[in-house]
Amino acid sequence: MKLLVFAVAAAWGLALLASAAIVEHTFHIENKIVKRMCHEQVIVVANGQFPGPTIHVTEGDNVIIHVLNNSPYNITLHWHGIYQRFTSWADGVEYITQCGIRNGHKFTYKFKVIGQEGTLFWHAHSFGLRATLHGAFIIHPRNGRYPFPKPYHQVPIILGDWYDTNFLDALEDALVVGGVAVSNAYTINGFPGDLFNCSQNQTFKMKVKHGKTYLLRIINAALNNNLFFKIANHKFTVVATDASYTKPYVTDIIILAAGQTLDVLFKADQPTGSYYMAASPYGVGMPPDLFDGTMTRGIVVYDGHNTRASRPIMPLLPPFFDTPTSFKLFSNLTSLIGAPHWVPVPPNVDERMFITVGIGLDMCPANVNCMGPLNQKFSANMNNESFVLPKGKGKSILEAFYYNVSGVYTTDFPDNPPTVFDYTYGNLTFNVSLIHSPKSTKVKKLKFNSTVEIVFQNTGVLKAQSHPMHIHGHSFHVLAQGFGNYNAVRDKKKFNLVNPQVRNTVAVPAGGWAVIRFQANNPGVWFVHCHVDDHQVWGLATAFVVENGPTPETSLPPPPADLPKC
Ligand SMILES: *[C@@H]1O[C@H](CO)[C@@H](O)[C@H](O)[C@H]1NC(C)=O
Ligand SMILES: *[C@@H]1O[C@H](CO)[C@@H](O)[C@H](O)[C@H]1NC(C)=O
Ligand SMILES: *[C@@H]1O[C@H](CO)[C@@H](O)[C@H](O)[C@H]1NC(C)=O
Ligand SMILES: *[C@@H]1O[C@H](CO)[C@@H](O)[C@H](O)[C@H]1NC(C)=O
Ligand SMILES: *[C@@H]1O[C@H](CO)[C@@H](O)[C@H](O)[C@H]1NC(C)=O
Ligand SMILES: *[C@@H]1O[C@H](CO)[C@@H](O)[C@H](O)[C@H]1NC(C)=O
Ligand SMILES: *[C@@H]1O[C@H](CO)[C@@H](O)[C@H](O)[C@H]1NC(C)=O
Ligand SMILES: *[C@@H]1O[C@H](CO)[C@@H](O)[C@H](O)[C@H]1NC(C)=O
Ligand SMILES: *[C@@H]1O[C@H](CO)[C@@H](O)[C@H](O)[C@H]1NC(C)=O
Ligand SMILES: [Cu+2]
Repeated sequence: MKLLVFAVAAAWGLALLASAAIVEHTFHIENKIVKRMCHEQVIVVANGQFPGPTIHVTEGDNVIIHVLNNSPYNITLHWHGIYQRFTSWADGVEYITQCGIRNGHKFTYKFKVIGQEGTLFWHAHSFGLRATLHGAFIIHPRNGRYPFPKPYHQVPIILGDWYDTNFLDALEDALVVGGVAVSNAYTINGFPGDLFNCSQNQTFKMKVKHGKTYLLRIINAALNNNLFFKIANHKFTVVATDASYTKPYVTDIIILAAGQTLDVLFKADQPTGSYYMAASPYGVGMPPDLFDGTMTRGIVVYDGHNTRASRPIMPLLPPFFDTPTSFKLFSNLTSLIGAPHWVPVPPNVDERMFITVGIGLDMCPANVNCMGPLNQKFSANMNNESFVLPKGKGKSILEAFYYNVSGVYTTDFPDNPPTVFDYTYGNLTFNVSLIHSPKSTKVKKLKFNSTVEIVFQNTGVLKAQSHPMHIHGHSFHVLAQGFGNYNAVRDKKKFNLVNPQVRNTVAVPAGGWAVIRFQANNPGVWFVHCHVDDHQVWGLATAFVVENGPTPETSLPPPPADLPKC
């Protein structure tokens, strides 16, 4: 099986001949000492690599990943953006679809990749482990054809972050005081780049041939920030968002919210030389000391360029809170009508939800100095419910759903916020009647195949921030985005029902809203959450429980025999 995997990874030409193949990998998860910026850290890695191995599949393939956990932590792996049709058991979210794989144990994830192509990624979905446990997941077209000219080469660009401390310990400490563990650098393919001490030799370099076009498969795997990305003097053509083709969109700068991917064409059409690629954060942090404001960079070097001759040319990136630039880039993209796997917007809505998303506070335990404003802990909520994972209940939500076990979750997640207020007003003038939300494990039940429309309304109860909302097991159409409080009469006119962009993660604008629509065609339990890790951990989450359809073919099969127990 290994041989087939390598053959597929090495030569796409051969893969065309095969129909649905099996792509099989074994991931050994273990602690490893890795050095960056003069600091040695013990981090958790897959197969000794940071970032982890890239998975290449062809649309239609069956995927089998054996995960052997030799790290000291309980681990789950999630295949971010993969539909997981009828394989909710393989979605890999701790306490939502399975219990963690314990030290010394293993679990095999099995699923089929169908109806989507482009760039996704895999990452741990247990505690903060995705900081170092992540890698690219690339789905190649089955017929070998793209809806754009075939690129000369394809290059994954994984944006991540690096901590000079033991991040998992720091996160544990931060949670006690209700705060954050701030990274020391962002990374490009695992390297902070030459703005940092001792990092000259730890800078990602991409060699290009003049006149050739490259497909950059860009992934924002950073834990807590949206990132701008630019290459000096060059333009990009965006061709896909979250593994869904877009109408080609030309721009000299792109942005990816945490959890998003972009496929962009990049033509080496400038004078032979060297050019920096750089990424810097946008719009998630609260006061400046609570986020990483650094810049990471790599270098594009043209063939034949003498790197001693000149310094690389540096691009100019927007400031941290450049909301107009980010909004333009997030909202300008449209889907490519008629492209492979394109689906029209479902016209009739069965379920409407209006969900406020935002940050609030929680009381600080006695004798603790908490990190949030008013000496309180940060908290986060959806419709004023701050989600708590069902730890210590012995079962994941999916198992409880499947076996009709009560006491793990309740199905009363509200369709609307309990209080109507001026959602986007705030800006650090706290209204104490609005900042506290109860902790709960409330989920929303959805009928099989129902069409769901959701307005995500950001709140400014503490401060306006961008929240990248991610739904597991489904992609959705982004019908409209805007600022202020959503107004159904005024804002319906802005809906794009013709060619809206399709995403699995939408960056709800800071001080604004986004409307999405999708068909709940996949029975199982699907986590719904902000992809900013801090916000998710503070409670910005819920889950959709999609009921079985009328037939065995439209029902969730039983769990795999090796599903980890807790
Ligand atoms: C780099 O090292 C110098 C000297 O040790 C120190 O003063 C400086 O703050 C360091 N810079 C960064 C970005 O860590
Ligand atoms: C980088 O690599 C060069 C050549 O291998 C070496 O001479 C230099 O000391 C290295 N610099 C650092 C900071 O590791
Ligand atoms: C793109 O952004 C510009 C500037 O914000 C706006 O005028 C234009 O209507 C947008 N186009 C689309 C297709 O959203
Ligand atoms: C769970 O309850 C439903 C409806 O009451 C029933 O159809 C199903 O067979 C039950 N499942 C199990 C595993 O007991
Ligand atoms: C706080 O919010 C509540 C609910 O919207 C509102 O009734 C009250 O007037 C607000 N208080 C202040 C001081 O703004
Ligand atoms: C929030 O307050 C800061 C500091 O007073 C100010 O600079 C900023 O413009 C305010 N933002 C909004 C949206 O009112
Ligand atoms: C959230 O719920 C709490 C407890 O029920 C309530 O006191 C508070 O006013 C609610 N906040 C909002 C914004 O609805
Ligand atoms: C789900 O709904 C779509 C139309 O919205 C329909 O074409 C499809 O057949 C339905 N699927 C099932 C399994 O009922
Ligand atoms: C791992 O999970 C088991 C079972 O849920 C639990 O007893 C144990 O405390 C967890 N270990 C760690 C390190 O969290
Ligand atoms: Cu968030």
